[in-house]
Amino acid sequence: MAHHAQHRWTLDAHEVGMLWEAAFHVNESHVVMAKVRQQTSGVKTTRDLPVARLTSPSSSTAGFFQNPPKLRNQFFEDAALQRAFSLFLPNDVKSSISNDLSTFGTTVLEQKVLVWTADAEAHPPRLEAWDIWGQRQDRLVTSEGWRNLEALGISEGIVAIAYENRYNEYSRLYQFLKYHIWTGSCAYVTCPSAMTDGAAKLLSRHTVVDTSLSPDKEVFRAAYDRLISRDPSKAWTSGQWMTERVGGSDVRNTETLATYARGSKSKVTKTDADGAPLGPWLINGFKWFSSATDANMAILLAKTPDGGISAFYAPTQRIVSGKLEAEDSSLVTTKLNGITIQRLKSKLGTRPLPTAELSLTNTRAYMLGNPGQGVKEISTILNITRIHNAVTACGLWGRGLAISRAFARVRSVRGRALMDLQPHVRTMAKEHVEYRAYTLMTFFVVALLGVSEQASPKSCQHSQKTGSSAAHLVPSGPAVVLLLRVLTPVLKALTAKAAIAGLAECMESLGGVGYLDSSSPLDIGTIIARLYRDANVLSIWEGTTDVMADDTIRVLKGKEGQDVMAALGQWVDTIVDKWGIAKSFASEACCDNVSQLWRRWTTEVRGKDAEELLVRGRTVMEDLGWLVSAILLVEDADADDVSSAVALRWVSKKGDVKRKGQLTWTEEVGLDRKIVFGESDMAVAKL
Ligand code: MFK
Repeated sequence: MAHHAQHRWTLDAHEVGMLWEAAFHVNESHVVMAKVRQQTSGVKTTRDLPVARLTSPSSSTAGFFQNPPKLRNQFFEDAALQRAFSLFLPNDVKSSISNDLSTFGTTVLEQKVLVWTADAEAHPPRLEAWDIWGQRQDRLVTSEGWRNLEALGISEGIVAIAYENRYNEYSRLYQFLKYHIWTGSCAYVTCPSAMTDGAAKLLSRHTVVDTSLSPDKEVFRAAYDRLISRDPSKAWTSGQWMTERVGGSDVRNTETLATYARGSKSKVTKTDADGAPLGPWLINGFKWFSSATDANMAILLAKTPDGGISAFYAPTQRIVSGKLEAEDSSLVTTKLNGITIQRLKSKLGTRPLPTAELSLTNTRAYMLGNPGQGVKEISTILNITRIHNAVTACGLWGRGLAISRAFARVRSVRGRALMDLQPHVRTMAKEHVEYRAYTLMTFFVVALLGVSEQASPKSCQHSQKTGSSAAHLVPSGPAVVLLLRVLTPVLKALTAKAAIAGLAECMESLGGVGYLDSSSPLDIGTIIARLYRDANVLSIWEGTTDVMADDTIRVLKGKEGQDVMAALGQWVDTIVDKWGIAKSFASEACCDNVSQLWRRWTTEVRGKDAEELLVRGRTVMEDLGWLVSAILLVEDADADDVSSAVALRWVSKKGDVKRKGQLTWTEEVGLDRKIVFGESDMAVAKL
């Protein structure tokens, strides 16, 4: 579309002197000229001065229209994602999965998918609580877009990839690289995916890992098979019902009660929608926040009569008439398993996602694990969903930055492309440095998760055979579990906060349009307000930032604290000691800063008691996060100029780095450009 700039010149008194007479005409360039006769200090002169450029006036159909930004395939364009892909995966896995990731990068931006995203956003779920005859029905109506996106996520293996375990310890990396690409388009169907993944992991502990036979195990196994299925007609999703009116962070005062009722003359038919017998526990209570209300099952917490909190598995539907094995399965009628939906929550973001208040009345359930161990059981889910949370944070933020970059390529300001405006690019570069630091940390924790889940050490030798460039970064043995335990809450907290702040910057980088909202399929891919709204839940659900800080300190000062500190120390020392020998430019420059902060941090953690550290929890957590991401960035610094610049800038956040020869400000400006747009856009910009 043509760009008709509007120019207007004014004549000031100094320029014109005493205006004697002016006559106007339009020259051949459509500029209105004033023939000015003027008298200055008694001297009369005649000059032609431009006054205005005559254009046809703008209207709703004429005048300037901004070319919309065009998103590129994020698998290729997102430099941070590319670095994570390159750093943590060995070549054979890279070549095996890159096709799927690049195809999925195209799929998530296809019109068909964006129509679903827009539909899910425009048509939030609604509750039809009663039928017209006054009977309670609790019909949850979700949009077609939401259902199609859920089915797409399932068939693409967003949960299944981890359990298929085709790439052994790299399966989790594959899963979450794909998940990252999915995040910006998926209308938060990843919330049920997160809980489904967590539930699958918990159930696998009770079936795959613990293979002792019991009738319960068969039920768990059947549910597990559905949770990890890629077939949308078979697959289940899971909810996680923990939060009550009395508390989301502190679950000790749970008011939901469980009573054992095996053999009681319950009137309900005794199978769930899958034909499995219903559990022997009756759950009664009220759950205040249940996301994924359309899930097929849930893991929930309830108190047993002895006052202990236990974890339970409950299917959400049960059969009330008909038999599954009957020829015509449409004659089977199901209803909710003792669940009524009081109301759907009205939320700032994540609007396509049904989040509800649930009343449980004799909901039939099975206990998972031992009585009184509910928090411990459900923490298996929490540790998975917290990693999902981090990948969602990076995914939403990554989409926001992609929109910001795309806009800077097409927008002109004062006659220059925004991508040539140095102050603008400096701000963007700062954001890209942060994003890269947190993206590498996220995929490092994902790599730890992948290694921790391999039953046999044999499968973990994969990296030694095929040579991942980060093989030395991801340890094996007991250290993996310890690092994973302490870094999961740190990662969850820091990525959520950074993504929220980062998306606010992305929004600002588009000016007024960044603040706009739309659920049109044509706009939905480039609406940052939606991403920003949705990101705000990330620092709240699955544990607030302070709860994560509290958890971090409890780990550091708890019964495994010494082991965790030793594992961290060994990890840092093994890597940083090598920096002295290798003397790459970045490692030489950054070595002192990282070592100093590490020494200060360990002295503080070891020297202060838990009570004092809890008060300083956020700082302790932030410093640990900075340290881990600094180490990863420096390790990656040799990849190219940009990686080296990113590492130096990140490390400089905590004090100047010693480097030979400072760069000039114009060299820094050149690096800003490369950090944001990479090398390929530099050539385009010069044209
Ligand atoms: C996506 C869209 C969503 C839409 C809207 C949603 C809005 C938000 C709604 C919400 O309410 S989200 C809030 C969800 N709540 C949480 O995520 C819980 C946050 N709180 C915590 O994580 C607390 O740390 C916790 C509840 C776990 C603390 O509980 P306790 O009762 O103080 O347990 P304690 O004594 O710390 O731990 C009990 C056992 O579990 C210990 O093991 P031992 O018995 O062997 O000593 C702990 O080590 C273990 N444990 C606790 N956390 C663990 C863990 N083990 C492994 N990993 C963990 N993370």
